[in-house]
Amino acid sequence: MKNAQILAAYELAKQQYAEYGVDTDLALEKMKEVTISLHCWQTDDVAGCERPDSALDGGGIQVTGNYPGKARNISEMMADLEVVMNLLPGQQRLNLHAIYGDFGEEFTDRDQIETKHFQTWIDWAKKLGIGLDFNATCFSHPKSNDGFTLSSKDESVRRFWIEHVKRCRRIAADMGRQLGTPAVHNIWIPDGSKDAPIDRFAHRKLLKASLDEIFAEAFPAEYLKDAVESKLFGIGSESMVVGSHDFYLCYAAQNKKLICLDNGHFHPTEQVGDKISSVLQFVDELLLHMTRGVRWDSDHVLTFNDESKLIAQEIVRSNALNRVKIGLDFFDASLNRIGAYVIGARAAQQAFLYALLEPREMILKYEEAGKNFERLALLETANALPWSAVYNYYCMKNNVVAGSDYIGEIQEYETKTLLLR
Ligand code: RNT
Ligand code: ZN
Repeated sequence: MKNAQILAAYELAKQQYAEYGVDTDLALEKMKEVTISLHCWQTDDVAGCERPDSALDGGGIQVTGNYPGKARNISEMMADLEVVMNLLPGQQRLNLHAIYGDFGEEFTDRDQIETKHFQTWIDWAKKLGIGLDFNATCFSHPKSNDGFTLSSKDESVRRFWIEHVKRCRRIAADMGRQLGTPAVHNIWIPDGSKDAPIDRFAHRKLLKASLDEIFAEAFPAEYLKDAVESKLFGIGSESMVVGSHDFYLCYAAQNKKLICLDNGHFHPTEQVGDKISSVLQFVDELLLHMTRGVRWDSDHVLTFNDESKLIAQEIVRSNALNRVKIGLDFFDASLNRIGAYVIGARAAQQAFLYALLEPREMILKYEEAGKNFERLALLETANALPWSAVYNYYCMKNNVVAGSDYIGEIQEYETKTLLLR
């Protein structure tokens, strides 16, 4: 797209929005608060760097597809992520999983990892001026094969995972300290069962005890923020997931943790957007895993759809941008992986920009006056206001390509780099 064209469209959009009492420049200023944490695991299909042939194995999640060009090591991941970030306006962070350490030739088991294994990433993040987030990896491991980790009745298994997660929090706090921005450490575990269990209570009690032990070590809030992520079901945990929404919502509220809402982890007709104003009455902060569920499956590439829009709208309407950490969570190996990132991250940004451009004052007046037809009419009108002209201008101001111009850039990277792998 040509700059002159972007500018002309923006000027018109600005006038149109002004008629509805919306200041587009102000909305763009607010976009500075929208930092997307890019999940590192779309680069390599959640394989990790523990062994040369590491691959996602178990845990109720699955990657399908064999599109060429996946990253095979940390330097390829870094190269790919830099391409992604160069195609995105605004600031990003990187969200690492514990299996992505720089482990060298020797195998390091999960209960042995230390900050030194992540120093390569920390130095890289420092160089780029970005923050890091972190996740314990409680799947793809022989000790998670029977489907239980932090809630295992096998005490040696449970101790192994407690040690792993404790170490992960220390590493995350070191990341936060070294980079001057708190790292969010998120705990998601695959624990659950395929068929109906009779002792749900014991597993949930064990999970609570494990978490209490893990969180007993305190870190300054400027270094570390703790989040817990629930799930409805996974592959092989269809009948019961130990860390359900009820479980973690209570845990987070009682223990002042962030609750992570992954919108692929709820019943298909449940709206995560609707939950935000409830949850924010009881917890200080939220972590989002923005994703796209399709039928029974989650983790498709995020798009600018009703679900992502409602999530962003409800955060903006609650005036809670500063209380929400935005992460992405999808893994698709059936298309260009860099393309997947750029589409998903742009969709998240667009959802927030769209929400910031909502003619809220006008709609609220109608709502408070009981004028429901007028409210719906304005919401419908707002759907079609030229938000994309504002997004393109946001790209231009940040010196990144606008419109669909990223397609060509990614195709070029594919030809010159990805297909040579
Ligand atoms: C799995 C959870 C979890 C993972 C990542 C890899 O259902 O959504 O967040 O996707 O940790
Ligand atoms: Zn998730």
